[in-house]
Order: sequence, then C-alpha cells, then structure tokens
Amino acid sequence: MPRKKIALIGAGQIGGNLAYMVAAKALGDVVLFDIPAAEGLAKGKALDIAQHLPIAGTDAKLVGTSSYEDAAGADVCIVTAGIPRKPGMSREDLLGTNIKIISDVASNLKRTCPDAFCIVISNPLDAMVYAFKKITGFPKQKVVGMAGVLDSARFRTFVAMDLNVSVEDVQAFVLGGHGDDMVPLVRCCSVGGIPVSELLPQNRIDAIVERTRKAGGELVALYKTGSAYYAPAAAAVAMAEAYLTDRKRVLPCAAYLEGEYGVHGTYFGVPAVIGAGGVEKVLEIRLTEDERALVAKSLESVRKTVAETKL
Ligand code: A3D
Repeated sequence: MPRKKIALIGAGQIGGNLAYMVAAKALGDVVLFDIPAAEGLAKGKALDIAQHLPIAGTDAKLVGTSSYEDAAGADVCIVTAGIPRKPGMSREDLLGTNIKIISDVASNLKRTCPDAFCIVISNPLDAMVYAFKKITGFPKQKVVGMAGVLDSARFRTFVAMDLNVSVEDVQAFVLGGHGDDMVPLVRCCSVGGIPVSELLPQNRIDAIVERTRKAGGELVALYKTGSAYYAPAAAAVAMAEAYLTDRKRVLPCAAYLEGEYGVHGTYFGVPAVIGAGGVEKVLEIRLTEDERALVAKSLESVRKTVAETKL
C-alpha cells in the first residue's frame, strides 16, 4: 500500500511542527508548502526534519516547495497559511489579511487536492474554515476546523495542573466558536470519572474556565512575535490521524452544521466523530439554559465574523 500524502499549507511555526510530528509518527509523506518568498523556509524545514528521521527510526519523504503541483493528490491537507496574532490583537483583527490568503489557498487546493480531508487552522478559525468550504465547494465531511481539540486540551491541562493529577485522567470539552467567548463545559469535565465539581471549589473552576478562554492570548503575550504552535500542531495531527486510521475518535472541532444545536449553515465547535469518512457525525447533547445562553453568545460572535468575509 503506498504511503499516505499529507500536504501542509504554510511552513511557519505550526506548519513546521506539523511536519515534524507527522514524520515522527510515520503518518505519511509530507509536502511542506509556502509562498515563493518563503520557499527556502519550507525546503529547509523539510530537509532538517528528514535528517532527524534516522534517529527517530521512522520513514517519511519530506518535500519543501512553493508549487501546488507537489501537493497534488494529497490525502490530507492542513492549512496554517496566514498571519498570527501579535500582542494587543484579537483573532478577528486577522480577518482582512487572512481571508485573501485563504481564498488563494482554497482555490489552489480545489484544483490540486479535490479528494483530501482538509483541516483549517488559520484564524479567525470559524470564518476561515467557512470561507475555505465556500470557495472549494468540498463536502462538509471533508472540511473541518481545528480549535476544539486545542481548547479542550488547554482546559484539561489547567485542571490537571490545579489538582496535580495526570492529564491523561482529565476529560473535558469546549463547545462553540474559537474566540474568547468559547464555552468550556464544566458539567462534562471529569477526573478519573469523577465530576470536576466534586474535586474543585467553584471559584477555582471559574478561574480555569477563564484561563482556558484566554489561553491563546496568554501565549501571544508571552511570545510577543506570534501565537501558540506546539499544541495547535499536536491537535491537528490527532484529527488527521483519526481520519487516516479510521479511529472514529470523538474530537471537538469546528464542523459545518445543518440544524445540529439549532445552527444552520455555519461552522461551529461541536463534538464530532472523525473516521475514514471525515467528519462522520456530530454528537448532540442537551444543554442547560445557562449553557444555551453562553453558546448563543459565542454563535453570535462567529456569525458576525463570518459575515465580514462577505462570502
Ligand atoms: P506563521 O509562523 O506566521 O506561519 C504562517 C505561514 O503562512 C508563513 O510561513 C507564511 O509565509 C505562510 N503564508 C502566507 N501567505 C500564504 C499563502 N498565500 N499560501 C501559503 N502560505 C502562506 O504563523 P503560525 O504558523 O504561528 O500560525 C498560522 C495561523 O494559525 C495563524 O493565522 C494563527 O492565528 C493560526 N492559529 C490558529 C490556532 C487555532 O487554534 C485555530 C492556534 C494557533 C494559531
């Protein structure tokens, strides 16, 4: 069986880490694409990562390129093309620049990778994945946004840090758009099967929820020159792996909704089953009145940003 081909569009901070993780896990061969001005960066990272494989003990072919023809026929495309936030910026501030970049990427992938499972990471996430789907016309099962896996991992990390327990034993998920009004669902967070509310007082839970919502900004303030990249790359790799291995993992991600959670024609963060069919199913849960109000607020923010794409 030939090795799978994974095209990474954008060879910046997340793109480089994606290439590293995909190759180290031997998920497939890697095409690391960037614009001609950054072709050296793409070629350099591809070569550098290839040289670590004899030590890692895995095989993958890596190509750095600025030609979409090298990405042709990819099984998975992961899109990180676009500028990241700098201190003081909101994700929405990126829209004007990144919508042009996503339009360019989408029209090229439509031509070269019509059968790929496409994971969009560029911000503002919910609007960029919407634009990508609109321009490519790819089916909703094949276009998904990465945000929920990362936001949920952040929530899990903060709970584990507070309780001094293994991250592996903390389960949680975050619903809604990838903005500061995302909805970490405390009711669904458990530690070794025990509801987190049994283990932490409300004020500490509230602080964790707030830190989760602002976790992206916390890293932007620390890095100063850009945003998070290790955890975002790992989150997208988990999604790609679920697709390539048909694992049917339940992963929160930005899925195109057609009635689920009462949402029509918008990408929104929900728990989804990812397997060989792509986004195979959206899992719906009943929300409390308070949760519904928070989700409605998040949806309003997503709709406002999507409207600005004018698509
Ligand atoms: P960065 O290191 O700047 O890499 C972006 C790369 O995109 C650069 O190498 C650019 O040259 C390249 N690029 C620009 N225009 C094009 C184009 N037309 N075609 C192909 N490549 C192009 O940024 P990064 O990797 O840190 O972040 C990438 C994106 O991910 C940003 O928009 C971030 O805001 C976003 N991001 C999203 C999350 C989510 O959870 C959704 C988390 C972190 C970052």
